[in-house]
Amino acid sequence: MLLFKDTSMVFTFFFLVSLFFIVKVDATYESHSDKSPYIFDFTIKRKKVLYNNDNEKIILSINNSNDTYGPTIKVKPNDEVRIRVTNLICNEQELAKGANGKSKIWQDYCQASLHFHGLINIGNKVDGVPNLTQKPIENGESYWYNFTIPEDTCGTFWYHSHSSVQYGDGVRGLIIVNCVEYDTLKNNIINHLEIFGTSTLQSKSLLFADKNVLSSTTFIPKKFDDVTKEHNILLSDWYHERTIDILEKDVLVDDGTNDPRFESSLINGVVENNVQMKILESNTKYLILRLLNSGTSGTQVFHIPNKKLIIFETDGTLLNPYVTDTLTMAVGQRYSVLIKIEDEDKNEGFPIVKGINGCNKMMGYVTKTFWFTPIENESTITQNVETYIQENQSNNIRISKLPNFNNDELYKEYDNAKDGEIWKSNNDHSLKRIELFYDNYKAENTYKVNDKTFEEYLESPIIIDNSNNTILEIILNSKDHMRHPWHLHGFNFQIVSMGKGTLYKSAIVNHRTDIDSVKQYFQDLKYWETSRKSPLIRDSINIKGHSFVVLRVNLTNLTKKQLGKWLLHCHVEWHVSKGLGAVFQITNTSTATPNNGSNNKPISIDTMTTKIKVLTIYCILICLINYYIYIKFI
Ligand SMILES: [Cu+2]
Repeated sequence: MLLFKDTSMVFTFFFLVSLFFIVKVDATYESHSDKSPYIFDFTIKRKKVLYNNDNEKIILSINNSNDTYGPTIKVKPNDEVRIRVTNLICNEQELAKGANGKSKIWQDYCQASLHFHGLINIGNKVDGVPNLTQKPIENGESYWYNFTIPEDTCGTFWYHSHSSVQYGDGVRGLIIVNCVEYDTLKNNIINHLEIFGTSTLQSKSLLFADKNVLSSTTFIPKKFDDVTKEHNILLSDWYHERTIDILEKDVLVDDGTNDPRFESSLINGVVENNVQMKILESNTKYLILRLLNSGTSGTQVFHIPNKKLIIFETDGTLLNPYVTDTLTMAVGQRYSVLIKIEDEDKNEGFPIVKGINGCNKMMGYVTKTFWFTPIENESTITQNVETYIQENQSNNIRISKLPNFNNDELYKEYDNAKDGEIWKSNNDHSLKRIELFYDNYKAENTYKVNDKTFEEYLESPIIIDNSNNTILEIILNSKDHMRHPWHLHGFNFQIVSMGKGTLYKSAIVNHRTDIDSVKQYFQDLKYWETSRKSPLIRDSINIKGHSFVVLRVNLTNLTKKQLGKWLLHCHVEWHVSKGLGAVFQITNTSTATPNNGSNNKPISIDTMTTKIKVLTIYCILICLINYYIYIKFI
């Protein structure tokens, strides 16, 4: 059978086939259902954007985006992910500033990296910490982050640069790991509200007394899909100047002891007030919101007037749904929240819902109003919405006066959806305690943890030999007066205890319950033993000034991917620049040596271009051979 009418068609066919292979190398896929890897191609480049109508700012844009966020990555457990990051951050003048060791600030800023915040068990070499788990990605170079989403991963995560203070200017985005358990929990909440309504919801209480209900699927979940909308809300502080300029001018200078003040806040990348999220339809009954505090410094507050927020996931941990009015989020934290849209939210047949956002700025808050509005763009509806917003704007919002406002970590109120218990050891040998003390050394303009800066820990980490299959207990003491948001890489932790004052390891060992902090610690341990709850598992936490927190990390049955050097650091970019962080090196002398990332070397663009050229020549040769075979033998 003749498939091609003439030889030129044969050539064209094979040439197109070869082109397909060339194109696939660089293609970016956001979602698919087959087993092939998810490939993302991120080019980070400086870009001038306008905000507040005509103000200019240079941001770091991923793939030419007009705001400081890259695309949302949506994956499932067991998916393979490949992300290529290409660094085109600095122009020649900026590169010259950092060249030959002239300015370390600019040298660091012109390099690139990508960290996957909260994704654990994906491997140390893809943790994205320059000069610790990988070589920095230099200007003009590309680097592949290849990993598999672990089986038990579920919920909301994010990616961000770990180089200098870059992610404040861009290089950040959301990662959603979809999974059956999340959907089951969500649908069970909706089912509960369908039966009992919202009038019975009690603030500061758990929705279900019995956790078994979380796994029940006695109804048809899909019937609510049409009336449920899901939306992501990315919150951040906002500086009119670039973070690198602030770092150079105001932070890493002799008199730079105070934090720079941010001017405003961002809701989904927008600086202006009264942001509209056009997502509602006339029949929308439920709103699922994934919230992320992706800021560089400020704690975020989220509130919907006259509505209950039903919180059912945080930091990739599913929760027995917790009912509240106002949610507070430390930098780095994520939350999934469900709210119900009622008939009284409707205006001219379409729902409009108002939201309040506060971003903590020194003693006060930058406050914003935002709106969930109809997706319809008919001019009459748009006009109605505009009028409604003008008539219902909020003035003089006092964030601290919002109902059930609380900026403490709710470490006992939240409850893991899954049954569990406190991670503990059968004997003292396998419970390893580490005490850390951090403070601001104003005379030196540095922060230190146990008298060492973050830079010093890069050279000499805290070694944890895990040949005993340890439960690690980190006692983190703030000697500073400020609140700091801490994040642990590579592992999540249980929040075992928190309180005022200082907690010493020796005082625990000696059972000094006459000291308040020790008394609090043992009271909390007793609470976990006697209550039906287990400590909340998460990866980011706000720690108040002059207080302590006890975090347990489960180092039993480690895989090779968990060995290596991992950061524990404050997520305020200005503070980590001044030294507020430490490095743990998890080793296991009885198994493999840690991976220092040296086998994941950056690939230069030239190398990649050469590969594509070779592939092109190969494909053309194949075409020619086929063409020759065709005219000679067929
Ligand atoms: Cu801090």
